Amino acid sequence: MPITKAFTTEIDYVSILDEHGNFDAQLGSDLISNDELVQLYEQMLTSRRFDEVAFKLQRSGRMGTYPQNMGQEATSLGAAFALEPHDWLVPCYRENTGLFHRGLPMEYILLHWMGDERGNQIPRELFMTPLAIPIGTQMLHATGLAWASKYRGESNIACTFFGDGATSEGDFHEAMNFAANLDIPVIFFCQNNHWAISVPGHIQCSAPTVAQRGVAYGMDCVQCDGNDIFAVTKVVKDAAQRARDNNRPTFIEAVTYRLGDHTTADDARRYRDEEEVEMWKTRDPMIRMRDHLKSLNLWNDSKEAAATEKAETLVAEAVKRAEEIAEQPVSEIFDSMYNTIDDPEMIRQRQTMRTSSIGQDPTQVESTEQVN
Ligand SMILES: Cc1ncc(C[n+]2csc(CCOP(=O)(O)OP(=O)(O)O)c2C)c(N)n1
Ligand SMILES: [Mg+2]
Repeated sequence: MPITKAFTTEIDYVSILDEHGNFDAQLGSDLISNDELVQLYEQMLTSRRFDEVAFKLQRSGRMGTYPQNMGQEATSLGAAFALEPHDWLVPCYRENTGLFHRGLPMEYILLHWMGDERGNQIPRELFMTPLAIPIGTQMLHATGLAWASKYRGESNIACTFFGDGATSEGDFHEAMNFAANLDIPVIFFCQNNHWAISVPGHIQCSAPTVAQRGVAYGMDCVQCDGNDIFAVTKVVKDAAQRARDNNRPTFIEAVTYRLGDHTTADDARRYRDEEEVEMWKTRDPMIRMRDHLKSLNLWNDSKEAAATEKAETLVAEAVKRAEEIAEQPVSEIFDSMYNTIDDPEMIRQRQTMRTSSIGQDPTQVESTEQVN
C-alpha cells in the first residue's frame, strides 16, 4: 500500500493594519468605528502611562514588584473590546489594558502588586478573575467557568490569556484537551511575546507556530499580529462566534513582544539583544494606531497632548486611591478566607495570629478587636 496522508493542516495568519500603515479595508472595514478607535487609542495611552508610573512606584519602594505591559497593549485590549461585557476575562498578569477597558478601576492592579488582597476582590459584575501568577492555572479556571455557563444555559463565554511559556505547562494541555472534547465555549488567547523571562520562544516550542499546539486537540487555531488591534479584534470576534454558536473552543496565538523587562526583578539586557528590542519598538502597537488615526484625520499633536494630560491625571488619581486606602488589620487574612469563623481553634488563631503547633505562645494576642 502507498503511504498516504493521515492528516494535513494549515494555520491562518491574520494581519489587517501592519507596521508600515497598510490597512486591509476588506477585512478591517466594519470591525472598529472611528469613535471606538479614538477611545481605544486613549485607553492604550492611559495604560502605557500606568506602566511608567507603576515601574517608578516599584523603584521608589512604594510597590513590591511589577510586570510591565509595554508593547502588548493591543492584545488584551482588542480581545476585551471584541467580547461582550458579561464574557469572562481570565487573565494572567500582563493584560491591564483589557481589564481597564472592561472597567476595572486602576487601583485594583496597584493594590495587587502592593500586596494588598483587596486588589484581587474584583467586583462580580466585571466578569473577570484576579491576576494569576502561577503560570497556566487560569486556563483551567476559564474552562470551568465556560463549562458552568454552558451547563446553566447562559450565553457568556470565557477568554483566558497566557504567555508562550505557559503553553509548556501541564495545565495548558489539560485545559485544552478538556475544552475541545467537551465542547466548551472558551477562547485560549496566547500572547506570544517571544520570551518566558530569559527563555526564548524557540526553546519552549520546536514547532514553527505555537498555534499548531491546538491542532493536536482538534481545535480551531489561528495566528495573528498581536500588535494590530484590528487583527486581534477580528480573530477574537470569530472565536467568540464559534463558541456561542457551536460551543467550540479556539486557540489564538497573538504574536507580540515584551518591550520592557519581564518584571521589575529582571534585567532583560542580560539575555536579549538590543537590536531585537529596537526592531520591535518599530512595531509598537501604539505608534501603529496613532499613525493610522492621523491618516484618517482623527488625531493630531494637540489631541495627543490633551489625551496624555488626561491619562496622567487618571493614573495619578488611581495611585492616590491605592496609597490612601485604610490599612487592614493582620487578622483580615482570616476574614477574607472564611465566610464565618466558629471553630474555637480558628478563633484562637485569629486572635493570636499564632499556632501552638509551632511552639509559639498562644496567649500572645496581636489583635485586640472583636472576633466574629
Ligand atoms: C507554575 C509556575 N512556574 C514558574 C513560575 C515563575 N515564572 C513567572 S513568569 C514565568 C515565565 C512566563 O512566561 P510566559 O508564559 O511566556 O509569560 P510572559 O511573562 O512572557 O507574559 C515564570 C517561569 C510561576 N510563576 N509559576
Ligand atoms: Mg512570554
